[in-house]
Amino acid sequence: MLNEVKATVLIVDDQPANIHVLANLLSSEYRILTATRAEKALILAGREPAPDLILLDVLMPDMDGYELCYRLKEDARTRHIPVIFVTALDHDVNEEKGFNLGAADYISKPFNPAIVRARVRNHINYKLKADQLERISLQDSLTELPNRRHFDQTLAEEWSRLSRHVPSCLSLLMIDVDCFKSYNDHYGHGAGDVILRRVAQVLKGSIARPSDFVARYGGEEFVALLPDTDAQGARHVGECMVAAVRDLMIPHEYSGVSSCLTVSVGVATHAAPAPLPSAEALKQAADQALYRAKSHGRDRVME
Ligand code: GH3
Ligand code: MG
Ligand code: MG
Ligand code: MG
Repeated sequence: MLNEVKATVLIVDDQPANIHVLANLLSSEYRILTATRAEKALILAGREPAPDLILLDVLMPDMDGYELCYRLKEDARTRHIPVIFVTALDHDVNEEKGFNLGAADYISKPFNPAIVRARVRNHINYKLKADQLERISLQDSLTELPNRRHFDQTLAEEWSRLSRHVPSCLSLLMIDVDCFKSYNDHYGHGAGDVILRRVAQVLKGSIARPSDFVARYGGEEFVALLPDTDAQGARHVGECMVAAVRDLMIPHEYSGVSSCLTVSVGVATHAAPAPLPSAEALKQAADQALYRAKSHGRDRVME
């Protein structure tokens, strides 16, 4: 196991006695959830924290295990959860069908308890490893904020959500540390890294809603995505960010000038259904606003 929190196994079978056997086998190592109906299993699988593995019976009334597996693999929220069929249907055709539906494994009854436990452990370890890799691939290692890849994914999701929920709006903030090259030149790259971490924390602390999203875009540039936020609200968040960084009072001497570290922010808002060709256009608009903030003297927000 990769961490101390117990992994969760969801056992789905229309026969409570079958659930009982598997639960007894696994409950010392895992947190167990159970469902005797496919509909309930779908609800449990879609809920956070999601199960790390699903043990799935095939023959069930209403919706059988194959149909349930299909539905789980179709849904982006549940498709990453490995499914192991546990069934009395032992014919190759049934097994092949299970694998073709995306199952991770197929166990025929009667089973050997020790082998079931070992297979479950292996699949859970693969799953936790995959989760860890996904987390790493979406996180910036210096600041621990979401990285640009994560931001691009989130922007694409929010953009497609916009077209489904009209009228609605989406704001994007581009945040750039002012004269940061001089900071590195004067204090050293290591000190610059420490500052980027502090700025990242302050920017994250400046957003209020759970749906707001701050990421490191690259270098000394950050980005914030604010769903359902109009231009006025976005400007307010930008002003809070500028003030919060200024309030850190980080000394920043350059070209013989004694000053404090500041950031500039460019804001762009898209209010659907007004036409805007793409999320890329929203990014460009925020970038142009940032450029204006820089040319008007930095340490400010511009739209
Ligand atoms: P401006 O106010 O116009 O944005 O000026 P600037 O100096 O901040 O802009 P410029 O793009 O010329 O320089 C950005 C600097 O950010 C250059 C680079 O050394 C620094 N930087 C980028 N990534 C990192 C990093 O990971 N760590 C550190 N310490 N510095 C970084
Ligand atoms: Mg059954
Ligand atoms: Mg820059
Ligand atoms: Mg800069």
